[in-house]
Amino acid sequence: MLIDNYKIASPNVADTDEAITATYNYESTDVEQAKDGSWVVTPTSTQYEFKTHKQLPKLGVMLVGWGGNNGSTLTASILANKKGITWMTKEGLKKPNYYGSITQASTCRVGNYRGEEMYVPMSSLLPMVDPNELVIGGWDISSANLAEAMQRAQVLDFELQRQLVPFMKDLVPLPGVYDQDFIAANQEERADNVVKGSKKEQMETIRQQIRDFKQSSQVDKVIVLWTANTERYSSVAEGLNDTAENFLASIDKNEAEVAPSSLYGAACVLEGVPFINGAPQNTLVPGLIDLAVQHNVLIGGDDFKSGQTKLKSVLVDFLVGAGFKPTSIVSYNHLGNNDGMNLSAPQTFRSKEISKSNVVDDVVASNSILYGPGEHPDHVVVIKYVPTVADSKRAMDEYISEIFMGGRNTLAIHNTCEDSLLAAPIILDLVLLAELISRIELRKDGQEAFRGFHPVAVLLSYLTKAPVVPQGTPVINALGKQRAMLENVLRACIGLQPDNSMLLELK
Ligand code: NAI
Ligand code: DG6
Repeated sequence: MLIDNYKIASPNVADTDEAITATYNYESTDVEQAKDGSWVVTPTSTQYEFKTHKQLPKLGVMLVGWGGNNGSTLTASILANKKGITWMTKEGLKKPNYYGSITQASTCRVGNYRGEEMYVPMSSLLPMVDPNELVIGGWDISSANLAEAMQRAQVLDFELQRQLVPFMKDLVPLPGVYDQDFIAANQEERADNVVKGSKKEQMETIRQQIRDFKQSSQVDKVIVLWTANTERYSSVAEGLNDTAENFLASIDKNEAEVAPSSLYGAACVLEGVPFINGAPQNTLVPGLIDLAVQHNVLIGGDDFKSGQTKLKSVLVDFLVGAGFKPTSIVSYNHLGNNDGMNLSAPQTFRSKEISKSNVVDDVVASNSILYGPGEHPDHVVVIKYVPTVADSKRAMDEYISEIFMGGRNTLAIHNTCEDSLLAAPIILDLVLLAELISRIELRKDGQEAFRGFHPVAVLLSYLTKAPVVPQGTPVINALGKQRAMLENVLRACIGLQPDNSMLLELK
């Protein structure tokens, strides 16, 4: 049963008008190696205090690639939800919703009431910005207004589009930073709305655009998210972008290897604005991460984890967790939207191939009963551009696993889905959670001052294919673990332990 009217009754939690403060015992384990080579695993308990500021900002979101399929679909969908626009289809009347968003459409178990499991909306665990209240803006290298962009995308039903046009025709993207060396040549025709100047001048223009947006829309906070074309990888080299200083110097020198996406990232960090990369390329080069750490500005990425990869990070976790040994994973997909066209170039495809290929690494590494040192399943990723299917991506996966006594288990999966209808709610979650994370402070037992989370936002991992993590932090791809991390941290902030599924009270 779903409850949305509840309060936490705990001596460890203080809930005032300003903040929720929770004292929380973090139960974990230390693993150490003894002199004789054996291992010692010791349960530990560390006290933390979490403080979540309750004041919700008027939140602005600036999308890089606003006029793309994802950007226009998200904007249209928020407007449809906000204005309660319904539309007729051959299947009947449709109503707007936020399905596919974990914050808006998923629940968390809080306990058991007389044998019945009780859940609350994830969005009610801590105060979160209402998606209908977001102010959206952004950039696109294509000058199409958002109504034209929505029509070009061919994602939403015609009847809905028709009603949304009046609300979207005056939304016009800011000119964006275009460098044809970083995206497919087939995008050139689209680029009629571009910022001129050297890299340094372009970065300064982006900074000014952010300030202007903040002022004109009267928002308290801005979050910037890259949902523009996938770029090729940029080179990472000592002296080029390995430290914040070298990275900024490279921008000053108009260094060709500074990608547009990294320029947006740098502009955001220097403006103190959180920046999230929703595409697979290495936008967050070491020097940009270093800059974000120095300025203590949230950054997150990479690459929205939507359909095929989300399923893969569940399925392989299940197979390996069940003691099966996946030996071959082959993932084909074809799509016909502009993203697919851009990915038809080898260098941009390569970025996507990398982020799609690494998602089983942690699961494989978790089980050396099944996999020997250096052993890995064959893993092949194929993407083809097929205009006819437009945004309705086809994904076909074959998983072959070795099972009991030399047997074989083959799973074949076919998934058809509008790509942008999966990605848009993920963008929403990234933005809402990034905003929430920036309102949470914590301190360990005995420490004097509260501090924020590390600026590299690991808590957003559930939503990305290739989570960027601070140095020394393990990369977790398994979807269940990623969700548990996020949910359990939110629970800790209101003094609740992780949901341990033990149900001892009923045993
Ligand atoms: P799209 O091609 O429809 O939209 C991208 C937009 O970015 C275009 O309107 C383009 O004009 C604009 N653009 C390109 N370079 C720009 C720049 N430097 N500055 C400003 N605007 C720029 O693509 P779509 O389908 O919206 O996807 C966006 C990104 O999200 C792609 O990189 C894609 O790989 C990534 N992604 C999409 C997923 C999905 O399920 N739809 C999932 C995972 C990642
Ligand atoms: C082709 O794979 C296009 C891509 O942009 C994907 O649609 C996107 O990365 C989503 O991939 P996945 O694996 O999360 O469904």
